[in-house]
Amino acid sequence: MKPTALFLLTATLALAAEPVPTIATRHSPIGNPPPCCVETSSVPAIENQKSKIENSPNSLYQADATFTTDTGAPFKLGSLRGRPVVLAMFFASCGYACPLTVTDMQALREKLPAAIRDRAAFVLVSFDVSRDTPAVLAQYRAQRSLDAQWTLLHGTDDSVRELAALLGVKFKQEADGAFSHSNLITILNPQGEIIHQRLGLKGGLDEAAAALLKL
Ligand SMILES: [Cu+2]
Repeated sequence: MKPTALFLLTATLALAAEPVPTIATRHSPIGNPPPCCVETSSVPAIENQKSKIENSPNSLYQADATFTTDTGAPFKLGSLRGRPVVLAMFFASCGYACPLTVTDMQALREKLPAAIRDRAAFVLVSFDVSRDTPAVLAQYRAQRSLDAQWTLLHGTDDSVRELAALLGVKFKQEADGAFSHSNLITILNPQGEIIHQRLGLKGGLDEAAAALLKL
């Protein structure tokens, strides 16, 4: 992605980050055009709409960074295209917040009807790029009993910072090596657009499930 495009995408997503209504609510790229614009709709506009759905300018999948899975395989976020995605950034040695986020992602999964649950992807991306090696992430997978529906990703400093900016996640490593960080569970539609975010550590799972049910 060109730096300008990335900046615009980052800025758009950052604007939508708090208090986190959905991007779709703000400028519905997929829904019906607002009444003001119906009369000016034309075939080129419809074509344009179609290409937006296939290659949305708000899609996280425009970011081209390569991550590494806990088995050591290269992984691009774009390979999640076509599936509903539940994604959070975390670090494996977190003693408080991240374990609760993972527990809530597991609880969210249980709330979903099988038809959605079975095609959804659950993704954890570590911002602890030095300590959370693929091997450490593999250990974390085992500790938390995360099955094949979960993808655990290690990234470079750049790829992690880019993703965090796109999601509106803030993180900072403290002197003791732990991170202070935002607590966000993000729901992506099959095009990779943010359609919902659960901010904080309590509640909001029904709303997140409802957002997934619309996909
Ligand atoms: Cu944490």
